Amino acid sequence: MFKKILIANRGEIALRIIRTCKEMGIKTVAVYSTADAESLHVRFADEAVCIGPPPSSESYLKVSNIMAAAEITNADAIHPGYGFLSENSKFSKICVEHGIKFIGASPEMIDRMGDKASAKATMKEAGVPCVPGSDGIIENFESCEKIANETGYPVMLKATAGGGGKGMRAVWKKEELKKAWNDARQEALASFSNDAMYMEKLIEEPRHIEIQIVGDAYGKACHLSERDCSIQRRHQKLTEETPSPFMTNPLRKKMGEAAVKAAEYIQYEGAGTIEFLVDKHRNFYFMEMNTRIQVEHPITEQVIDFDLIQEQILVAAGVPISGKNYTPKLHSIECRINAEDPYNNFRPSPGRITTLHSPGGHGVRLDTHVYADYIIPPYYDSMIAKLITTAQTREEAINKMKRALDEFVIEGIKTTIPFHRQLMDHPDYLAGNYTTKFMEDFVMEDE
Ligand code: MV4
Repeated sequence: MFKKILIANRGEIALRIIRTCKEMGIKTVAVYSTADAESLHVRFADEAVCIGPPPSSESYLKVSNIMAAAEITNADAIHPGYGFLSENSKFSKICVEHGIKFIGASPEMIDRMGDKASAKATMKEAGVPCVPGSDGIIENFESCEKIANETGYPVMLKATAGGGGKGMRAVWKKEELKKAWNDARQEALASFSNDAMYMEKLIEEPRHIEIQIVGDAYGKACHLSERDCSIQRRHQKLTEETPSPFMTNPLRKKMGEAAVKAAEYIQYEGAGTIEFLVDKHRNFYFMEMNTRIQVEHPITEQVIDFDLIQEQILVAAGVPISGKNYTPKLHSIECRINAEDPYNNFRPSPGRITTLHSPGGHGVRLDTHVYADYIIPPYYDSMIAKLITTAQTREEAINKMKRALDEFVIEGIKTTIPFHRQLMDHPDYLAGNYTTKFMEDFVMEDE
């Protein structure tokens, strides 16, 4: 087993990883930018190394500084958390070259799944359902037109390097194709320096349902059921739940089997997520694979009583998985609390937290790094806490969430707490009747 793990991240996920390391008797090294010198991950780790000034590009993304921190502290593994370097194949490769175990995917796996067209081609080979469309990258506009006619409108143009919805265009008629093709390619070039595009049939009003998987070093994989992440705004998830209110037992079996087939086909090692689009007829299609631990992993942990970070560490150390698939026995919901003003277009609201009272009690989990007097720096992601409630039924989990949100007091900055309160009273949310379009129609009511 590893003796010392360096956590190449900050905020709640750095704390989350330190907690599991402590329980496993593994020493921890925190890295931090000068903006995070007062952060809890720095205080709770056994050692801490400053890796640069506030901008991520000069600290949490600075590979040379992180490797130097790992070398001077003698860390034998690096956990990248989510975001930052978690899906950076160059970083994964440099870890391999330095004999430091990267607790994440291999460089080859990151590259294969990071390119969306290559990920889709791989999944098609594995026998996982994919959205009909182009066979890989589209050569030129002429062939784009031809494929659109064969696929049938509406279609979706997607950048193979895509992420966060960039370089993606829905096209409803032939006359709109040229502009969409040019716009999407230009956006992709500007965002990713790669304008390669592929095409799919547009799935209207889909749900985003993802399956958590774990694979070991011996080619075996299992699934840990689904998370419904359909409630998103500008490709940022706001709340997630498991089980999905749209799930049925036969669909879970089919999606779970597809996800395990996908993971075993690519000999996936570690924790990963297979994202699917699910249409109104409950047809499901592979969308993307994430080769990291995700923000919303705690809801899965809650419903199956399983520590996913511990599992990542065990698998990275060569321990075989049990091989058992899981069905949720409870219901869990996560609300992402961001330092943003939901009454003003979710505008970022960094600054000092003057008053903090955290919710607690039965079935309430709060994953956060903030405390009273903590100053939220403007340089990083605006998520400051994840409030997670777990109960026997969806109704009870929602009821508990309402109660926990009411207890939660954060003063000094604006937060998304009022948004979540209103969501928990929304008739369509309460009915479990929502798709990825939900936030397009949502308007905040006055306080
Ligand atoms: C789609 C789609 C409809 N049809 N593909 C959004 C981000 C990128 N990862 C893929 N996305 C979509 N792909 C087809 N063929 C609709 C979306 C989509 C979406 C998906 C999941 C969650 C939120 C979304 C919001 C807008 C569009």
